[in-house]
Amino acid sequence: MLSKLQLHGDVWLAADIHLGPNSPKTAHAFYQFLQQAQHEAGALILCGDIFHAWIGADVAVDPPPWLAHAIYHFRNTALDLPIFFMRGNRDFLLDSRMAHYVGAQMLDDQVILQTDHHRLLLTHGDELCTDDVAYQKFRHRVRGKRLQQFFLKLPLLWRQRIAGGLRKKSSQKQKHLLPAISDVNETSCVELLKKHDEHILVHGHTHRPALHRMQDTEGHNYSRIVLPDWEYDHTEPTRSGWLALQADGQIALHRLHQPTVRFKLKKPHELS
Ligand code: LP5
Ligand code: MN
Repeated sequence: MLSKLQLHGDVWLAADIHLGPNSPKTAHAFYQFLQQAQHEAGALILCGDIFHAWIGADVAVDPPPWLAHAIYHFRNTALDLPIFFMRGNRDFLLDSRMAHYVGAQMLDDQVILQTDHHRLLLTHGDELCTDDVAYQKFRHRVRGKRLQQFFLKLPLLWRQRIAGGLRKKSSQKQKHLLPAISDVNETSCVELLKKHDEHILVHGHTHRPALHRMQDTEGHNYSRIVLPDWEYDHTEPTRSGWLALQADGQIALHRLHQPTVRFKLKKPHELS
């Protein structure tokens, strides 16, 4: 059984911000977004890869300037707005204590979100990239508690080097990856939804924002909403955005440089 999160009012969701030392423009744009959310949203959920690479909460004891800024902005926003963190493939080492430290609450890796009008399954989405066999093996290993405990006891410099090495390996791999295997596998998405008797999936990770319709072999309909990533420092055009699950039942996918896409999704009993 997945844990359930019940929220009221407008719920905003964002993912893949990748905050870190080399993304000051992205961070600036994201902190402006936090301010907007503080005034306009009822709750904010960050669905993983909030950080470029999270290597342990002790970094926050004497934080480098980029992290000090992030902590300041999260805490300030959390004074008026409930904030929820989900782990991604870059920050799977985030824990509840760290989330509390910045005024947020830590969520499980997969959650059923119930709002005034919607019920949906929320995940970062990397576990659904099942065609990427090498990644799934890697994921299984680094999600092991013993390896994580071992890693977290290493000196900070070693952890930074290991994370840097993994990031390098990952970015070199992207160039050789067929676009198909770095996307989620839709059969895996539908299976996950069916397993939990859900019809709407929201995820990030792939950086391919869109609304997809999916069908199972019996012709039942499902929806998949992909959250945008945030990038203002390294590539053009700049990218960002978020999903608003509005209390009036509308859903809005906001994206930088793109018209906002507004839609409604049928309730499960109205689907064929
Ligand atoms: O992140 P992104 O989008 O570039 O690519 C991902 C997959 N890559 C990753 C790796 C992360 O980017 C690095 C995260 C660093 C976090 C902090 C370090 C904490 C270490 C803790 C150890 C307990 O997630 C990439 C996918 C891509 O998404 C698309 O879905 O393809 O997958 C990979 O690049 C993984 C390679 O395929 C396999 C790498 C094997 C490396 C072997 C090392 C063995 C484990 C060592 C543990 C210390
Ligand atoms: Mn990711």
